[in-house]
Amino acid sequence: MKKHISIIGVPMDLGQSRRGVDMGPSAIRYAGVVERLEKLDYEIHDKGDIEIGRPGKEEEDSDGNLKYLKAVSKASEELAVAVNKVVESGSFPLILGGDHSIAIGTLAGVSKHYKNLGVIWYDAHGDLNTCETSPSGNIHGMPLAVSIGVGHSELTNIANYIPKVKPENIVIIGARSLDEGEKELIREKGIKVYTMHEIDRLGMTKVMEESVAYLKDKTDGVHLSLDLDGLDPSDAPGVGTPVLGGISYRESHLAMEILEESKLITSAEFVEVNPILDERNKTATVAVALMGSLFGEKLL
Ligand code: 5AB
Ligand code: MN
Ligand code: MN
Ligand code: MN
Repeated sequence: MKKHISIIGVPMDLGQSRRGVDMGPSAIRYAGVVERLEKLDYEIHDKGDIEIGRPGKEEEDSDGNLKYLKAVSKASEELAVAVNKVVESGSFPLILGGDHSIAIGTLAGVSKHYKNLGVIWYDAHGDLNTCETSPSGNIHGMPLAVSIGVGHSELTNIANYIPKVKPENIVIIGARSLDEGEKELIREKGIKVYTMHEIDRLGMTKVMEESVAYLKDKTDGVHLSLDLDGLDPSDAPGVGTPVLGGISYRESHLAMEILEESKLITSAEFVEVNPILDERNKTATVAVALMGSLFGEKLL
């Protein structure tokens, strides 16, 4: 029987300050995501985009150090409902961003279907800030904290349950830019992190094999949240917060292939693709190529 993938686009750019990432879902569709995955013998259901409200002014929709709190929480609730429906239908949810604040809604929709959801957070950043620790007030720097139940209650309580994920079920891969408050939270909660140092030192094969072994027995599903800025900016230039010294295109393919072999991944999102900052849609093209590997594409 053919397996099913349901695509949901989230044209969200209010979680950060660089306009254009709301066009990420269009750029990824333009790069051929549907055609690419159909070749792999999946039945693809493109569910279209979630509607994002357009508040007039940031100042009118922020709460202290949380920019566009209402618009982000409203979109998160809607995304959670849509993702929940996809999981209930037995289809694999594949979410296209949009900035990384959308992970709040994705995880809210996915996690209630699992007793112990694992999360692989592929990112240059930890996304573990709160309104107290965030240097920017941008919610795309907070979704992982929100998902473990740390942060503003309007965000942690999306879909009416807290937390979505246990800290010991998380693996962060590719970190190279962490704020002080994020480092403290990582230590306090004992979150597993493979920084670029470990990737350089151990190699991607070992990092992924260890990550799979770490999650395999204690989780009953694993969500992949892939921020394109986890990759090096030379391979993925179309992102709002690039950080030098990232994961290569090849290493990222290898990572996706090892995840595919593990059969652990039960939902995924690809975020932070900003076609305005991109070079000829390169970053969306990279995202689609990585999805190919994640879903089993082979050369021979
Ligand atoms: B992304 C920073 N830590 O909180 C902050 O791209 C950057 O979703 C956050 O990983 C980057 O503003 C968020 C400085
Ligand atoms: Mn179907
Ligand atoms: Mn990032
Ligand atoms: Mn991120």
